[in-house]
Amino acid sequence: MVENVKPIASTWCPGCGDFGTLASVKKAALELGIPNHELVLVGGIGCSGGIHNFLDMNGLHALHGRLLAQAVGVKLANPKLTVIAAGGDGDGYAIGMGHFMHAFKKNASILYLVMNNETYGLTKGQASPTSQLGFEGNVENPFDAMLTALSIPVPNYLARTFSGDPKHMTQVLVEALQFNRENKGFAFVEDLSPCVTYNDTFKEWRAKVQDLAKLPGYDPTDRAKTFQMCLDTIAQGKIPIGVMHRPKEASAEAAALELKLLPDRIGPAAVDIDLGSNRAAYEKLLRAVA
Ligand SMILES: Cc1ncc(C[n+]2csc(CCOP(=O)(O)OP(=O)(O)O)c2C)c(N)n1
Ligand code: SF4
Ligand SMILES: [Mg+2]
Repeated sequence: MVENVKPIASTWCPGCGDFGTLASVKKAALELGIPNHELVLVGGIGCSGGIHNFLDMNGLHALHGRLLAQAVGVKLANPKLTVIAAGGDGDGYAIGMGHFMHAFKKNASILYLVMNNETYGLTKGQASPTSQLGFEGNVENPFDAMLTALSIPVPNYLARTFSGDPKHMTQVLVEALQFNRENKGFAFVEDLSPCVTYNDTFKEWRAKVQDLAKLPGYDPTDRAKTFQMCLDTIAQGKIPIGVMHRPKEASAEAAALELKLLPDRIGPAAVDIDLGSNRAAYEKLLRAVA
C-alpha cells in the first residue's frame, strides 16, 4: 500500500553519506517543481532503503531486493507519477540482482538510485557484493554496477555520483528525473555514499573520484568509449563518476515500457470505474459471458 505520512526524523548515524542523498533528492524534486503527491519513493531494505520515511512524499517500503518490481508496478498503475526506487548495494546487487538486470531490459521510466557504501550497513557492516577484497574477511572481487550497466545496450540514463559532492549529485538527479518525466526510459544512478560507522570511506573516495566529464574525449553518448574510460580510470587507482550514458537519440516512445503496455498512457489507477457511466459496457460484458 502506498501511503503518504508525515516524515519522521532520520534514524541514520550522524555523518552518514545518505544524508547527502536525502538533501539532493529534495533539491532535485524542488528544482523540477514536482508536487509531493506526484512523487513516489519505493525504498529497499537497509539503512539507505529507509529514505522515504524522512521525506514528505508518497512512500512504500518494499521487500528486500524487490523494490524494482514494485516501483515498475507503481509506474504502470499510474504513469503520471514520478517514481524513484532507492536502496543499498546489498539490497540491489545481492538479493535483488535478478531484478536489477531485468530493469534495464524493461526500461520503464523510473529512477533507480543505489546508495553504495560497500557494506551491509543496517546489519552491522558485513561484506556486500561491492566490498573490497579483505574487507571483513571478504575474498571475492567487488562488483562494478556501472560497468555492468554500460554493457547492456539499452537507451537509458546512467550516472555515478558521490555523497561528498552534493552539487554534482543534485545535477545528476535532476537530469535523471527529467529523463524519466519525458518517458525516455530507465535511469540508473549509483551514489557512492559512505557508511561512517562500519566502512568510513569518505576521505579515500574524495581523493579518488574522477569525473569523466573532466577528461579529454569524454562522450557519454558512446558506450564503448565510456566503458574504456572507466577501465582506464580504475587502472589508475581512481573511481570513475559522472554521467556514463546519455542516449544520442531520444527514442522516447519506443523505449518506455508504459507506452508499450499502456498506449493511451492511462494506468488502472486513473481508469473510470464509475458504475453509472460504465453500465452499458458492463452489461455488454455480462451478455458476452452468458
Ligand atoms: C530476506 C531478508 N534477508 C536478509 C535480511 C537482513 N538484511 C537487512 S538489511 C540487509 C542488507 C542491507 O545492506 P544494503 O542494501 O547495502 O543497505 P545499507 O544498510 O548498507 O544502506 C540485510 C541482509 C532481510 N531483512 N531480509
Ligand atoms: S550504519 Fe552506516 S549506512 Fe547505516 S545509518 Fe549508520 S552510517 Fe549510515
Ligand atoms: Mg550498503
